[in-house]
Amino acid sequence: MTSTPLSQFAEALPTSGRLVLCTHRHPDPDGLGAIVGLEYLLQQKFGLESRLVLEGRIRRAENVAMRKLLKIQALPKGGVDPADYQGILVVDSQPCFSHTHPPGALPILGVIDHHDGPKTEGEEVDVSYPFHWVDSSYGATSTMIYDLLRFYEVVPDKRTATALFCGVRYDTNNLLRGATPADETAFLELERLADRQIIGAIDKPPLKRRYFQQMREAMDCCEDYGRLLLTLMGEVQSPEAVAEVADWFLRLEGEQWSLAGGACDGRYQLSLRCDLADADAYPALRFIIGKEGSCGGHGRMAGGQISLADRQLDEVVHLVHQRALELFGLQEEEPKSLFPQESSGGCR
Ligand SMILES: [Mn+2]
Repeated sequence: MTSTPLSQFAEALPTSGRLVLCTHRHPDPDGLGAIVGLEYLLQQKFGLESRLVLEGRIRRAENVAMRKLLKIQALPKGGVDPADYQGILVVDSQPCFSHTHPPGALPILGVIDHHDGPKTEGEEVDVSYPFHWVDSSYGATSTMIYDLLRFYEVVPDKRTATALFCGVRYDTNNLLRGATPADETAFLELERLADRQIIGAIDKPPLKRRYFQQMREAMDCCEDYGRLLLTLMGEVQSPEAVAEVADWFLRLEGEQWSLAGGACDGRYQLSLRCDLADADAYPALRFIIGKEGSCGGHGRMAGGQISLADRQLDEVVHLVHQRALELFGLQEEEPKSLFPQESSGGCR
């Protein structure tokens, strides 16, 4: 499954001192799970303390609940004094991705990720990290961390198992999306060790009123092209809302692609999902975003962004709209609204 020997992980670590663990901006359950799992491994097997640095606010209700219930404490990004740490480990992302900014002035000792990215396209990237394990056959980075724990014969405690389980569960949609036998083993074993009360509470957290407002805007905005649901919104409340809309609309009966977009924090965020077997979302989103932005993904899901620093929002939405229709050969098609009584969707 992987050509990276897991024994290299130990060789990449310092013999003493502290490490910084980080993931992509606006961490999701897989990023959080992988960080918690790695923190536990470092402590139990190597006697190394680590601190987490999380970038970008966590706003999706499930992710907020996961962080709160598992008491995941993090340093603010500016709170890292390089003198106090030996290096950085990056999980569920790669330093070459535009949504990932490890704190500078410290060496990157390891990268553990399951996303395709520039490296797989043969582009020029620095891959000289002491431990570099990128394998897009995995459904979740939390599964990779589970395999690392197993390799070093560390059994996760209840909190760690719960965090890793959430990572595997959400990234593979309960083993239904891009899951491999490794993900299945991790899912079943971690579920046995995890705290089911906490898992239940993370799964159905209370939702704010503004969540429903956002979903209403998305429904009004959605253009139904049959095999493509195109929901290109204006300003949204959080980047996670874009992924949530893409996921939720994919549940519409029938098989389709779901592309959602929304502006937040100076970027136009995009999430692409598909429920057709064997669909490959990354090259599709790569085409749609083009040279204007960056993206990553695996299997039937991909995410990316285009900076709004030097482009107008309207211009970006138009560009994405045109390229999505071109990719799916839908330029001549008239979209329908999600609501049968209304003639067409769209909010542009
Ligand atoms: Mn992931």
